[in-house]
Parts: sequence; C-alpha cells; structure tokens
Amino acid sequence: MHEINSTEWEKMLLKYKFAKTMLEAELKVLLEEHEFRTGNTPVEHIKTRLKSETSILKKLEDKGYEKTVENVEKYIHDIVGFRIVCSFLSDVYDIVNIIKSSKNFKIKNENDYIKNPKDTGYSSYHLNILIPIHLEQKLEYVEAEIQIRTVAMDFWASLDHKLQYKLPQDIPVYLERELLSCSNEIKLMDLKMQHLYDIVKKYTDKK
Ligand code: 0O2
Repeated sequence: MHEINSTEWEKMLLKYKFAKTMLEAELKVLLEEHEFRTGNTPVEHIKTRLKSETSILKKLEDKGYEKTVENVEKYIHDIVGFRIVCSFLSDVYDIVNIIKSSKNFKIKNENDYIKNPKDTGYSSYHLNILIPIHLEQKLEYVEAEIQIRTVAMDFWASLDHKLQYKLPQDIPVYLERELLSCSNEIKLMDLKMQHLYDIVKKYTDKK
C-alpha cells in the first residue's frame, strides 16, 4: 500500500462524482413521483457535496489510518454527502421510505439519530447507500451518506457545527449542556409542529 498520487485521486474522485450525479437524478425522480402521487411537498431543500481531498485526508488521519486509496474507500463513508431538509417529522420518515423503495441502489446501513439522538443532542436520520457505477466496463458500488432531518434539526446542527469549529480545544462542559438543552427544546418544537400539521391534514383530507 502506498500514499495516493494525483492520478489515483483523479480516478477515485471521478467515481464519487458520477455517484453524486446518479443520486441527484434518482432523488429528483423519486420526489417528483411522490409529489405527483400524494400532492405533498415534504422537502424544504437539499444540499449536496463532494468531500474535498483535504477533508478526506484529515478524516483518515483523525481515525488513525494510512492515507491510501484502500483506506479512503473502506473508512470514509461520506465523500458523497446529501442532506435532505424536510418540513415535518413525518416527512423525514416518508423520505426514508421513498429512498428505501428505490431499486437503483442498495442500503448499506442506517442510523435513526432521531429516535436515538447522539450524546451531543444531534438528531437526524442517516442512510448510507451503495450506488452502482460502471467504470472501465467494471461494476462498482460507490457509497453515499444521506442525512435526512427537519428544518429545526438542521438549524441546531448548523449552529452546533459552527460553534464547535470555532473552538480551538474540546468543548467546555457548560457549553455542551446548553447545546443539549437547545436540542431538547427543538425536539419539543418539532413535536408541536407535527401536532399542528396532523390537525391541518385532518381538515384538508376531509375536503
Ligand atoms: P461534516 O463536516 O458534517 O462532514 P464517520 O462518518 O466515519 O465520521 P460515523 O460515526 O460512522 O462516523 O458517522 P455518523 O456519526 O453517523 O455521521 C457523522 C456525520 O454526522 C458528521 O460528519 C456530521 O455531519 C454529523 N454529526 C454527527 N454528530 C454530530 C454533532 O454532534 N453535531 C453536528 N453538528 N453534526 C454531527 P463529519 O464528517 O463529522 O462532519
């Protein structure tokens, strides 16, 4: 095993770029079909990104692995990253089911950090999928991470990310506690909004 040279980077990143394009197209079709069938628009917005070389190498280093192609493919699960931000809690689970129903990729693993939030207070539904890509007449499965969350969860995660990145050292305990308390308040807000949504739906479904 050797450190990654520039040709290997180019070839590897191309594969992830193709996977991102395929996933964008597939999601567009799945969501439009859902909207057509139900009249419901569950998605507020979608953010996509390819992790930069610098971030990939930093993550490998943080995890204690050598900087090789094999290790990138084995240990970095979010080179292709999608974040789907939904309006209501029920929309998150609708989106999860829509994605799982696709025959065009495999589910590798999933984590429901909404039912079981991280100790930090982080909530989101994570789906890691495998996208089939044909390269040089060979079939390969390329991984992508999809984070699905409500607007409220996204608000918390974005600000938490900003605050933590500004800190030169580990986060102080009292800040940790305050962030957790904000996350709990946001959870209540999501539940209240869901309740209101359910009431509104009862009225609109009657029509
Ligand atoms: P970034 O900059 O958002 O990409 P791994 O994927 O290998 O890091 P693991 O445990 O398999 O590790 O993945 P996990 O925990 O399911 O998902 C990691 C990602 O979730 C993070 O990616 C964040 O995007 C998000 N996340 C997890 N915990 C927190 C948290 O406490 N606060 C915030 N704001 N986001 C969180 P990265 O690569 O760490 O960061």
